[in-house]
Amino acid sequence: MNRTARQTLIPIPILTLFSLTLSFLFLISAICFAPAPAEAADPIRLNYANFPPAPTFPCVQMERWKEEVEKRTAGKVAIKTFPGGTLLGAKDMMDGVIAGQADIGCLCMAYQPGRFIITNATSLPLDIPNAKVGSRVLWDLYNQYKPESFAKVKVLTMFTTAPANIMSQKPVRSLEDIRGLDLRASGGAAQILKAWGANQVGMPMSATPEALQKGVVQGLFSSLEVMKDLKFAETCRYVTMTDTVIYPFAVVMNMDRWNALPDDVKAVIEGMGTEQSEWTGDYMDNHVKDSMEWSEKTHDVESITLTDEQKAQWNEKLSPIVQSWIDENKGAYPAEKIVEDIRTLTQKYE
Ligand code: 3IO
Repeated sequence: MNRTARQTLIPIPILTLFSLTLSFLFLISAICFAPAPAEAADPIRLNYANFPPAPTFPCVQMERWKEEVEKRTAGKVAIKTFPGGTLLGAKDMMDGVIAGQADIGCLCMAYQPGRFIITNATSLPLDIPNAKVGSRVLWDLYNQYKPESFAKVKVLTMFTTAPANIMSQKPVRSLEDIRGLDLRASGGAAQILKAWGANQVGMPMSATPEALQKGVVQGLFSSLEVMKDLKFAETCRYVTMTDTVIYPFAVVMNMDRWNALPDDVKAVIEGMGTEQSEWTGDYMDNHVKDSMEWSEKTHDVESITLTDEQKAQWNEKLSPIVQSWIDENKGAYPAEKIVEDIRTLTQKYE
């Protein structure tokens, strides 16, 4: 046999093994040394806690904010929302965010009236006409005073409800009707119910559906979009139009999580503060109208308006509230100036 021919004749199985090993090594190195994929594949993940059920306005604005932030950061940030108190409850929101149990949280300041003195002054009876104006007044007031009570968090936005009205199972047509009636409210709105002689019961909105169902209260004092969103129209067939005070809200972020964000993401979020405040005010005002039309049509809800004479009588009961708030707080805060600033801002945006 020819010597050269014998040498070139390498058995087939050895060749196969050799090429398999080569391709295996190639594959391994491709996996190990491949460049890291673009950051979109590994976004910054943020948890956003909210206390009331998903259909309510604080959660609607939360979903809108999430979508906009994700879009404007081109997927660099992924936000997971937790409506219905599944991550933090109404009264745990501020401390939970400070402690990092949630990265972001939405809170109603009225649930801790003594904690947020300056911003809660927006729920004194100062005639804020709607949520759009209220939201702008509150957000400006916050930025003007930068209250100490928010020093441990990054404030992302603030907004308010529309003015509160009475939703009740029995008609309230006069001050006699409201006397001793068990009605639910919190914060500044609670002071007003007391002044009108109601038996005011304090609890967050998230506890109210059960309280109504169990008969703990016979109604509530808040903005009217909940007639539809929380189906209060099913049991509260009467609405007394008082258009009194708003409830103030804040969206806050854990300070360490905020500081760790890249600058471009911070810029997107900060650029949305005023816009989100206005968007939410607008949404609220429109949704109140929608909710009342729905309530009248589907549950035959009666809307009770007070005569001018009655209005004067009801307002008379509220007249000491602002001055006693000033007297109570002027030692620790520029109370008179705060009230004046709220009035001026309200006029500016009206
Ligand atoms: C509110 C709170 C959670 C969900 C819907 C809401 N509509 C008005 C409020 C204001 C408020 O916090 C309250 O307790 O009445």
